[in-house]
Formats: sequence, C-alpha cells, structure tokens
Amino acid sequence: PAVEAAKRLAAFSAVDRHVGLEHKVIGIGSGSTVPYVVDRIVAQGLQANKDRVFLPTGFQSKELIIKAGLTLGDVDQYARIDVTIDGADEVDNELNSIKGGGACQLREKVLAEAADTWVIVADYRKNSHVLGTSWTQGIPIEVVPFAYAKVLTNLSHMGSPNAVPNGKAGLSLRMGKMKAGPVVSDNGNFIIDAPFPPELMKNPAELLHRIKMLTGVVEVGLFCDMAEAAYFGNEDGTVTVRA
Ligand code: DER
Repeated sequence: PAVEAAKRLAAFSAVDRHVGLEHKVIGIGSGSTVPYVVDRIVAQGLQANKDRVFLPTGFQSKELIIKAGLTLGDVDQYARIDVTIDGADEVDNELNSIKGGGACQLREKVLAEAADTWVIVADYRKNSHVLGTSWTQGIPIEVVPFAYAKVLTNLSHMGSPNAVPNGKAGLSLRMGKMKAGPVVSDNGNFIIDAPFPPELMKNPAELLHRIKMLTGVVEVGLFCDMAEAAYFGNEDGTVTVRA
C-alpha cells in the first residue's frame, strides 16, 4: 500500500501542476502509475470537455482511456501534443530514465517526443542518482524478431553481461510468463533486456545512440534529455519534484 499511495501522490501532483483547461491534447502513458493520472483527470472534471482528447501509448493505455470515459484521440490526427504524462522504471539526477518494463517504450517515446511537455510520475523506488542502480533487469530494447539473435550478440560485444550478480537474468530475450515463447510488443516485435556496467550507464545518452544504431533495433528504453519534470511519491506522504 505504501507504493500505491506513493504512485497516487506522484500522479495527482503532476496532473494538478501540468494539466489545465488550456491543454486539449494529452498523451497517456503505460504501466501501473498512470491509472492514477487518469483518476485525477476524471476527478478534476477534465474529461467533460469533448474537445479535449487523450492519446494512448499502447493497448493498456487505450483501454484505460476508454474505460475512464475519456475521449480517445487518433494518434494520426495530432502531430503535436500539449502534455504527455508517463511512468518510468528508473530516473537519474538529470531526468534520464529507463523505460520499457511494460514493453511499451516505442509508442511511449513517440508521444513523449511529440509533446510540448513530457512529465514522469513514479514511486520512490524509481528515484536514483545513476540508472541501473535500482532497475537491474537491464535496458529494455525493442527489436524486430528477424534480428534478435544478432542484436543479442552485438549487445554482448558492447559489454552487456549474460549474468548479473543479483540473480536476475542478464542479457536476454524477454520471455512471456503465461505465454510460451517471447513477449511480443504492441508493434509485433520482441524485447531484449540488456544490463550494462555502471561506467556505461553513467552516460545514458551515448549508450542510447550506440544501441539505437544496431541494425534491427526499433527503439531503446532510455529516454534522455526529454522530461520537463519528474514527480516521485515518497513513503512519508511527501512528493519529490525534480525539474
Ligand atoms: O514500461 C514503461 O516504461 C512503463 O511506463 C512502466 O515501466 C512504468 O512503471 P510503473 O508500472 O511502475 O508505473
């Protein structure tokens, strides 16, 4: 319950600060914190105005919008977005983040980039100094199925270890839990989770570009120099805002 309260706190604070009557096109992220963003939007009556539309970052996000009675916008119709709010798996001091725990990072990054303002909402577990500190599962990388084996090899040559000390899997193709075979993204692609040593995680922008250039990589779960602000709900009921 402490984590859920922290998620709610972060979400409510971000909506109150960044979603106003003047914002008409709003991007809704994915994951378990974003439902609280939608709760707040509904509570503030911001769904009532039918010319306010909400754009989804994937199947879960779309269902969230529809079930909350928000007006679902067609992503193709809106090249510009006023504000997108999304969760993250970990955030560092410079507001760089690891995303893709939910395998939604491609569409999330499209709506993050298209937004005038992109805001992260997260509980205290995500608040780090350096990426890779709390999120040790590795960087989520969306790859075309045809290329996944080659990308695994290339990532290994870049220094991603096949095993990590904390017992979590090292460099690996993300396999389904209640599904035989690999996880398949909303775009029909596979996800590779690639941990990297701290010295590489200290420069996420450089790592992002090196990974993105590998043939077969569709999108990388590193969001660098994109967030306007990050809201972390804390266990003691306070909110940490980093901008
Ligand atoms: O996959 C993602 O990037 C999602 O935004 C997700 O990982 C956010 O995490 P949450 O479920 O803790 O909000």
